[in-house]
Amino acid sequence: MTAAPTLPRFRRADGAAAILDGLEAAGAAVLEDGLTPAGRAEMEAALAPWFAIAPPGDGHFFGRRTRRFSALFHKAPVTAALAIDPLVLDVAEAVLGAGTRACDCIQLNLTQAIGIGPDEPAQHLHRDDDFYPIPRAGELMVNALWTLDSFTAANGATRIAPGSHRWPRTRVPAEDEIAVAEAPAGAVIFWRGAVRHGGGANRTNTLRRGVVMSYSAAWLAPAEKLLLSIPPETARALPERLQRLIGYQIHRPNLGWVEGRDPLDWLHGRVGPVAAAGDNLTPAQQAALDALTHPR
Ligand SMILES: O=C(O)CCC(=O)C(=O)O
Repeated sequence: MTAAPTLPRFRRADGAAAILDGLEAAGAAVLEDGLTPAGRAEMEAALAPWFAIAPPGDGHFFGRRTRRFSALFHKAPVTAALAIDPLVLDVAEAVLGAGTRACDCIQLNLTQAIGIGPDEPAQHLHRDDDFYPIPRAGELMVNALWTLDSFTAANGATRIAPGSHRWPRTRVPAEDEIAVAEAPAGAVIFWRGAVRHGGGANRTNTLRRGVVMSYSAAWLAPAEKLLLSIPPETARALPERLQRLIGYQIHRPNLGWVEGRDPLDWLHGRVGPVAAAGDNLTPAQQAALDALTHPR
């Protein structure tokens, strides 16, 4: 009998480069000490009232015994700290190649609290990047699931097929190719958008709760329309890095402006009904244009 597959496991002290190696090899990784006990308790206190009123899903994929809710920075502003955790952002930017022609900058694809309820069966193993009907050149998405409870095989820990980001798109994992992402409360489970995974079956009598912060290249349509789910009054009070991540940014060249200007300037009332349209080019494009229009 072969041993069940496992995921690479890290601590914060290991740093982003080690986690990236794990994500390259396995497509997924567990960061065991994502939150301090006090940090986890703060998140739980802010989210528990929402878990209490969130209705179960009404479809098989999202689960008829699973409670989900989004717009997290509006409902529970403390969750902003999860989205802009420096180590998680370093990992997300590196996986997605931020700062290259393929990905000028990253964005939040969605924010979602997930409470898998008692008797929920295992979710279909899927790839999150199947949203996008285009051939894959590089990685389009990476997710960070912050665990509020201990994740166990019994309560519905995420099931992940290590290495499946490199498989043919149609290949479905056999049962013995699936790792169970068991993790303590306060951990972060990372997986790349191309990895087959799904929530596990919950055979206990309590919710298995986690918070997903999903990141993607900012030229893609995000799954959650964060510019609508987080009203501008709420967005104005968020840290600037998070304002950018929820959509107040331009992916150069020229995607996402308001009246030709940076949407962050719009958020702060600095764009009038008409404005001088900026070029919004990458530095390389700007230099090439400058060389053409102002040759030395
Ligand atoms: O909650 C989990 O463990 C993963 C859920 C998931 O992959 C999804 O809902 O798409």
